[in-house]
Amino acid sequence: APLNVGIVGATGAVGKEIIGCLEKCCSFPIDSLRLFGSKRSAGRKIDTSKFGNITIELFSEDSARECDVVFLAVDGDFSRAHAENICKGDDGAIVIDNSSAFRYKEGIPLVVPEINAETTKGKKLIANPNCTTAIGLMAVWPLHQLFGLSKMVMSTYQAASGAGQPCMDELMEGTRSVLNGERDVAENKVFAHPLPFNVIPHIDKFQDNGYTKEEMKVTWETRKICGLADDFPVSCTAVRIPTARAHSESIVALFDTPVDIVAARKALEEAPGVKLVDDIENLKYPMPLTATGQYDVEVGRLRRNIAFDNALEFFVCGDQLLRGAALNAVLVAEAMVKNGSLKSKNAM
Ligand code: 2RA
Repeated sequence: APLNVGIVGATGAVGKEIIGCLEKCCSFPIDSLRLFGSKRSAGRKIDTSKFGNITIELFSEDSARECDVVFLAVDGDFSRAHAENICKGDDGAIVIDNSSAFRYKEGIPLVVPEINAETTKGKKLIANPNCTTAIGLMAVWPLHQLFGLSKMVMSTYQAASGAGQPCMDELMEGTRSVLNGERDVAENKVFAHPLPFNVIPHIDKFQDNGYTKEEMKVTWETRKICGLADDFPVSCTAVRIPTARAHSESIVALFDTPVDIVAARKALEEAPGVKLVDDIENLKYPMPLTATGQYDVEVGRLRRNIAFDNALEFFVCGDQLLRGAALNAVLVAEAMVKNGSLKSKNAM
C-alpha cells in the first residue's frame, strides 16, 4: 500500500531536495506527504508538482509518529531530542536522520544504500552519512570489492553551500564586494577567513589530534559503512573552496592486491550511482559545475598511483545536497521498502 511520508525541516536546503527526490525519482508509491516545521514556518505553504500545495504543520512527535517514514532534515540537537520518540514502538514511524546525532552509535545503521542497505533490515532509526563520506565512498566501494582496500587518503575541495545558506551568501556578497572595488579583501562573519579568492583548510571544529571534525567524520564513517576495522587507516584533509555547490575529492586508495586499471574502469562504469567521466583527450573529468544537480557521483582522472604499490588515484565530484544528503536518504527508504522494513501501517 502507498506510504505516508513526513519531512521535518522541509524549508531547509536538504528538506527541499528531499521533496524534489520524492517527486522525481522515488520508486515507492506515496499516499500523502506531510511537511513539519517550527513555529516560524508552520502555516506556510510549499507548492509541489506531485503532491499539491502543502501547508507546513507545526512539528509534534505525535503527528510525526502517524507517518510511515519521516525524514529528519534538522540539526543534531533536534534529532537527539525527538528521533527516538518518533520511531519507538510498533506504531512509530521509520526515521531517516540526516544529522550526525546517531551516526556513530552502535546498533544504528549508517547507510549508503549501494554499499550496506542490508543493515537497515528490521531497524527503525537510520543515520545518513556526512556528504563528504557518502560522495567518496560511491567510488571507493566498487574498487574495494575488486582489490580490497588497505588504506585511504582523501583531500577535499568543498563548496560553500555545504556549510549552509549564510555561508553561501557570504561567498557571493564577498566576491561581489571585491569585484565592485568596494573592498580589497572580502569581509568574513561565518567563515573563519574570507573565502572569495581564497581556500580555507578548516571545516568544523579542530580535534585533539590536529584533524578537524569534518576530516574525522570521513575516517569514522568509512570504517562503519564499509564494515572495516575500528582502526582502519583513513586520513583526510578537508578544504573549503569558493565554489557554490558540489563537493570534490582527490582520493588515493591503497589495496591489498595488485590493481588492474581496465577492471577498475569497468567496475566504476557499472557501479550504480556512479558516472565515469574520464576522457582526458577530450578534456572530460569530474567538476563541480557538471556534478551539480546530478544524482550520480562523477569519477575520473583514474590512474595508477606512482608513489605507492597497488594504489589508485582518482577525482570525485558529487552534489552534496543530493548524494550527500537528500537522495541518499530517499534511497535508504527505497531499500527499506524492498527489504520489507518499511511498509504502510494501514496495510498491517
Ligand atoms: C560541509 N560536509 O560541507 C559539511 C556539511 N555537512 O560543511
